[in-house]
Amino acid sequence: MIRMTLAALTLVTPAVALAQDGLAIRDAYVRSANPKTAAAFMVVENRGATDCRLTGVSSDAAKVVELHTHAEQDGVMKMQKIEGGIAIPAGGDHALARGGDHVMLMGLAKPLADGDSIALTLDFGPCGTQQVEAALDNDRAEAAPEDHGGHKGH
Ligand SMILES: [Cu+2]
Repeated sequence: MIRMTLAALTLVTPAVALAQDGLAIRDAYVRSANPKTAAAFMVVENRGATDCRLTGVSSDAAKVVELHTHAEQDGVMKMQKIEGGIAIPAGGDHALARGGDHVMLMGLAKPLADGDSIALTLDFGPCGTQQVEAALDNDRAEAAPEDHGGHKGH
């Protein structure tokens, strides 16, 4: 009986370590159309059991770093600052993608050239911070179209 109890305790330990490491950033890259501004894109994944919120981003690469989104105004898509952050629900993910949410970098410390990468610190409030390196990739193709068929009807 004693041996079985010890085995059960050993099995419990790895699950605790996983729960502490719930957020993951993937597919991060930067586009820069001019020497002064750039935009960063990525997918934020929340594998944890707690809802998290991306509240802000900081970087030494630019004077001002803001979370932006695109919204339609009078039939025209315009960028605007996101107030209140971006929710990343437990078990879900959120894509910062062209034409949608993005990290806006204004007042670049220096113009970005091919191969340059910048360090970003993503602030998730109580969920902690995540560091990510995003390389300039102006030639990157649009992400594959969603496979839900939402734009085509049925
Ligand atoms: Cu923007």
